[in-house]
Amino acid sequence: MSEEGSKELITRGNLDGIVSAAAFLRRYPSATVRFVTSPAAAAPLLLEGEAGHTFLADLSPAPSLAAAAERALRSRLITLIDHHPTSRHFDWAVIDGSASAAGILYRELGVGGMDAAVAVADLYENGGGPLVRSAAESIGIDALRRESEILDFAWRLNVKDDAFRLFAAGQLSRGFLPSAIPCIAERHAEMVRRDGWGKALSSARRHLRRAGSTAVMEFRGRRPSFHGFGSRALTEAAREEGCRYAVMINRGEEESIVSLRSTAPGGIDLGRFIESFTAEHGVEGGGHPASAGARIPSSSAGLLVDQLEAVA
Ligand SMILES: [Mn+2]
Repeated sequence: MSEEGSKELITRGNLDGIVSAAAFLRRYPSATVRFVTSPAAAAPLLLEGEAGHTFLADLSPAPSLAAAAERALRSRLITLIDHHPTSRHFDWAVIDGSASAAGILYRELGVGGMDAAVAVADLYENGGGPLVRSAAESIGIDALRRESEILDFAWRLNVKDDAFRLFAAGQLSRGFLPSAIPCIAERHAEMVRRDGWGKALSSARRHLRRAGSTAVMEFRGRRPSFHGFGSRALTEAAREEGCRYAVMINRGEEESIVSLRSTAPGGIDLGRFIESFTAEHGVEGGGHPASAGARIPSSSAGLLVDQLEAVA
């Protein structure tokens, strides 16, 4: 039974997702918020959810999630908010590439009072926009960059800790910046003390190989620790190497999990690239022009690297 009027949010556990949760909690303080790592992981949560209105933020309407949403729509309201371009259109989706997912959600919900926190997400995801400009005018662009680093390091200290994400989002929803929230500032300081970023970067440097101007990092089973920085460390190491794209492949028996990043603006649209690759070779993927992810059949992993090598 769906409870009339109840709201829930399913979003990603990264910086943009945490700020999306904050904007949502500002509008609906007693709502349920759940964090996931991909659209495919959101699909079963959406189906088992009981809220009268479920929002999805920072998740592309990949086939599995779109199918779950179409089913759930028979009895409940669904609104998907995303900033990843997609070739498909859905009446229940608001797709807008001009801001972070948090920025689009903040605008769509018509809330205010946390412009600077939303600017942190816009800066991290998009690099600009009106909220970034006004926050930069009041606190300076370097201070805003620092706020984004503080929040980004903080959640990566323990990537499994959703209770932290929820608490951080609740505090951000009150209009505070990350540096003003003790549990966020402390985690950032701890990540700096451990040199998590430095260690992740040297681990990524050791593990990548070049395929043309694509940097490839491939694992079977256990992968080394990147201190929560996984694809971010790979992207930076790839950029240092002068590579145009970076791909991380976690190989499984049947299926492999793939993350794709570009190291500079322009070039091919990785979201579209992986969308059409999976449409042809199976399983599913999608994402932004500069950042995308997929599950692919393990047998097609070599082909994926070949194709990236060819476009790069
Ligand atoms: Mn995002």
